[in-house]
Amino acid sequence: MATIDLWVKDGYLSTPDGNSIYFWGFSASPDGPAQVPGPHMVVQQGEQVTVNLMNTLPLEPVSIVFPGQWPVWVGGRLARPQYDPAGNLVSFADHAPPDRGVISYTFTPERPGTFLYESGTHPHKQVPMGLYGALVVRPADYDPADPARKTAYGFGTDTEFDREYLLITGEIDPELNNAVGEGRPYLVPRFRPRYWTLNGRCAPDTILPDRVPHLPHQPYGSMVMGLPGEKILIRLAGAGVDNHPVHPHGNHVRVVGTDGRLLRNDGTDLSGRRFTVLVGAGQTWDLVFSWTGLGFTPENPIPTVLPNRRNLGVGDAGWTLWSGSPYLGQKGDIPVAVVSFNEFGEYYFMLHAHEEHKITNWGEFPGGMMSMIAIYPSLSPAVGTLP
Ligand SMILES: [Cu+2]
Repeated sequence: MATIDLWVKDGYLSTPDGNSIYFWGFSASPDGPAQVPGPHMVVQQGEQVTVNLMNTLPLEPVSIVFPGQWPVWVGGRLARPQYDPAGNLVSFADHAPPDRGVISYTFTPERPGTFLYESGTHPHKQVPMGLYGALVVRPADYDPADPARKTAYGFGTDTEFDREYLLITGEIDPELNNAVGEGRPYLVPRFRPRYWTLNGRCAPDTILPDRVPHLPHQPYGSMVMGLPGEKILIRLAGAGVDNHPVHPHGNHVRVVGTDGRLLRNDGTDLSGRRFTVLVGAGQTWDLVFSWTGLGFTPENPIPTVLPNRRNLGVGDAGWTLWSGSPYLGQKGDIPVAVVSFNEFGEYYFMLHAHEEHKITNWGEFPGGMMSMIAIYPSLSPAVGTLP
C-alpha cells in the first residue's frame, strides 16, 4: 500500500522575465514549499493508494480528482460531488474544508500509464492557480533492473525505456492569479495566458536541473537528456485549459499510449511515429524517442550525417547550442558569426509548443513552453529517473 500526503499552500512562482506570481500548489511536507506541478505520484498497478490532503488555505475548500481512476473511496464510500447550501456545485469530489481541513482518498490503479491529478473544487480557478500534478502507474511486472520489464505498459508491450521524463503543460494568466490573491472577482471567459509552462517553468528556466535553489516552488526541470540509441520515454500531460502542439524539433517520436491506454488493439500495434503531438487539455501521451544520429551506432560513432542546422539549437549570439561538428563528442568548425555554447560536442534540439506565441514570456521570445532535447556522448545512469 502506498500513502501520499499532500498539503495545499500558497506561494509565489518565478518567471524568467522577473515576474513573481501568486499561486496555490500542493506540497509534499508540512514545512516544505507549495510546488507546481504537485509532487509526482509514482505508484504500482494493483497496489492500493491512499492520498491524504491537508488544506491550509484560509477560505477555499480543496479536493483532488483522479481522472482515469475508479472507484475512488472516501471514508468507505464512493467520493461524491459537493454542493453549497444553495445547491450550487462546489466540488466534483469530497473536499478538505478551508483552514486546516483534511480529506483522504483511496483507490487501486487498475491500469498502467500516465494520468493527471488536479483539484476538483472550483477547477476553473484552482487548476490554473496551480493545483495539479501527474500520476504515473507502473505496470505490475515493472522491474527497473530488467530491460525487458522496465516498461511503460508491461512486459511484451514494446514500451521498454532507458530513461523517462514527465512534462506537464500549463498556462498562467497573471490577472487571474492577482485577482485570486487579492480576493477580487475574475471573469473566466477573459482568461488570457501571458506565460506557458512546462512543469511549471517558463523557458529558459525549463532547461535548468531539478530542484535548483532559486526556484523553490518549481522543482522540476524539463530538459530531455539521453545517449544515442537509447529509448527515451516522454510522458506528456496537459494540465491546463488549452491544447498545445508539442514538437520535438528535428526528431520523430513513437506514440505508444494515450490517456493511460496502450495503443494496441488485441494483437494489432496502433503506435505510430509523429513529428508533433497535440497535447489536449486533460490528455496524456506516452512517447518513445530514440536519437539515432541519422546513422549513428555505438559501433560506428563517427561520422554521423549532420542534422539539418535548422533543427539544431543554432541562432543569434547567446542562442547557439551546437559545436558545429558532426562528430558527437567532439567540437569543430561552426558557421560564421555564431558562437559555440556546448561543453563537449553534444547536440541540442528544441522541444517546444508549435503555436509559437506560446514560446514567449509576456510577449518576449524566447520563453514559455520550450525546452531542449540534449543528446550527450556520455551521461550518468541516474539522469532521467523518476522516483
Ligand atoms: Cu519546431
